[in-house]
Amino acid sequence: MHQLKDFCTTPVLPRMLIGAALMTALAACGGGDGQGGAGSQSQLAASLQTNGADGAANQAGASPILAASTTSVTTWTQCATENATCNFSGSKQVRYGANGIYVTKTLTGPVSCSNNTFGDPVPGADKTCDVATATSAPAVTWTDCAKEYGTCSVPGTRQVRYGANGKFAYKTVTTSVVCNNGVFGDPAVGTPKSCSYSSETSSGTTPPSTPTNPTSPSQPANNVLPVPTNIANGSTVNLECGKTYQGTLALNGKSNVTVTTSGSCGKATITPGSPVTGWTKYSGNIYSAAVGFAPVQMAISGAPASLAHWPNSGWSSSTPPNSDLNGANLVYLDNQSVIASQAISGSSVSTAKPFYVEGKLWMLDSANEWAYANGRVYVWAADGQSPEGRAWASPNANAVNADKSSGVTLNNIRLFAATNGVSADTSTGLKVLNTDIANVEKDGIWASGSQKLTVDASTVTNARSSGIDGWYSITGAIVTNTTVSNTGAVNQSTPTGAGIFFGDGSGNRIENVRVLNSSYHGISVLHNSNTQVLNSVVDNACSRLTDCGGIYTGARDQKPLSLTISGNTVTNVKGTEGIAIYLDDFANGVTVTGNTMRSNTRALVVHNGFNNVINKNTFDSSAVTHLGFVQDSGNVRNNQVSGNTFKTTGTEWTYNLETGSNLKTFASFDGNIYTSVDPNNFGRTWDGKSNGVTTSFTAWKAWLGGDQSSTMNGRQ
Ligand SMILES: [Ca+2]
Repeated sequence: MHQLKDFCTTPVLPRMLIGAALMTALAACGGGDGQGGAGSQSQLAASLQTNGADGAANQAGASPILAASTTSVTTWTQCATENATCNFSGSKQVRYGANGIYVTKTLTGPVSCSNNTFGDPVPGADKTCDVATATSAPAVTWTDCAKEYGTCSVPGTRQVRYGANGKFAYKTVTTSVVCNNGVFGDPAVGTPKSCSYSSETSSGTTPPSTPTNPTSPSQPANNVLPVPTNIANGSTVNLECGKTYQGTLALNGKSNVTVTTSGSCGKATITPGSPVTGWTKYSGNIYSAAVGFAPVQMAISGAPASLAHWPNSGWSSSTPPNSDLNGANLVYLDNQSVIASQAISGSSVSTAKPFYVEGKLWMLDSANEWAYANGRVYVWAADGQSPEGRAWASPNANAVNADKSSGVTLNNIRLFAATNGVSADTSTGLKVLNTDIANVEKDGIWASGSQKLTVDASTVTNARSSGIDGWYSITGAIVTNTTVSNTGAVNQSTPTGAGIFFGDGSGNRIENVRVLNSSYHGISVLHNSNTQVLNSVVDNACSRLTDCGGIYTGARDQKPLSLTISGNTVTNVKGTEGIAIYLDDFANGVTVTGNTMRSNTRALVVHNGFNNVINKNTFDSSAVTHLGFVQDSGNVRNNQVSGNTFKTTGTEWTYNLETGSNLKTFASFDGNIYTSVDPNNFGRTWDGKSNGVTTSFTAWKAWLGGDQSSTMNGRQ
């Protein structure tokens, strides 16, 4: 256990990286982190800014974030065809376009309905102008509550905006908030700012809700439309509520495009998948239907089915019973950090590592499995009944391609049954707001190399790899009020991933999120400097890979992380080596404060780490150890453990210090509150020369020559 993880060879790293990005990523393993940690404070501040006055999303006079929080629905009335005059008086919103693609501007009538006025959002199409005539919900108003440096008090929970001249940063606030750059960042540099609160009670629900299992999109043919194409920069794509748009929405390389749902009958869905109909019985409970593409995933009634596999559960170490394996997929447990997979060529597989095989029709022999062969898809539904009217299959395609885009906003939509929900490689300023992403073969949001990603009030569920993935270098990301559930945990064990996987980067903030049921890490901020993980809930992480953390970080380059992990609750990390908060691989400069860790195998482990502060946390009912320090070669030093509460309800050790001759300088200990059913089984020290010494609380203090002001069961 506790071997150094090989960051460079983790198979998840190169799976989607190509060309220069891969070369750079591998170079980063040589010691340089490519982060430029200095200045990240300003990056964070900058990331709070809105699109700026010229951003398309601001044309309605509201910021994208504000728009996300309202339920206002604009009603559009056609006022002119292309090249005619749209007559109205005063200043109104007018949109110009066709087929759901519009440029929206606020203009004073009358207006020429033409490319000259609006640009051409849909080249080649006959376009119209629509004027905004009504909203079904009252407009949000803002009440001033404090000038800069003052304290803004709010009734209940509200959105508070901070800024000036149309540039605001937003926070969901309960009771009050201090109105300054330290809290909000600086959305309007050099300008006196103020705070105001929204007339609406906040959409930033606390905590975010747990999504229910997704349902299939509506299947009647008249509800399924092709995705809009040829989207112009600066345009707004208004999808009709309740409709399903089929294909991959191509926003790659685009700028300042907003995609949202019009109407109040439910979020529009984008999926590359299709309903599958015409099912006939094949054998037993297995039904079959023709399909015009090679599916990579199937859902029945919205729930993902498992690609047919052998054995039906767990890992195998013996030869499969059928040699029809060519083209099947071998999935194997490379080590307790990595599940890897590869295509099989030939008729045999290596049994050297625990494995299963998937993807051949002969493997379809139990409920909730599916397979594809010779142009037909085969399904044994969970209930054994026909899949007719509830089956959905998807090819290997993304729902939204926003690679290399800038200023794209996805607001109030649903992405279903895709390879990635959103692929946003090296994007800038992507906003994913009020959006639900379900059933993805890889990631909910792939944002590797991105800058200033915002995810708010959204959900990702049933991601086969990761929920939100900024694997190689993510900077300035803000993920708030969002729930990520069931990552890597759908049916059989699946490739290594995490709820939120920031593999490298700086200046990121993850706040008030819920990460539930992740097969590997809950939240990984490995090699993330100047990053914050705040007030979030991680439950049932590390369910399939045990060398793992509910919240995980490390610094193989040994550079200071300046990472804050504060106010989180991490529970039920149950794997044999499961760790609620894991400071791995030379983690240093990490502040772990105000967290609650309850019912985990281990609550907190520092592996080769130094200069970390661990204070005011609650360690409750761990199975093995509350707090462990593990050293391979003399690096553990100068950590501080103070003001924590340890509740020992079984045989767990409060501390486990291993190994070396410098155990007493691993950390300073003081001001802690211990309660235990057995103070004589307090902790363990192991210098590596004997089997280790289990100490009582009294013996611990004597050995350490410290921890003198701490109490055990109320007494010093
Ligand atoms: Ca099977």
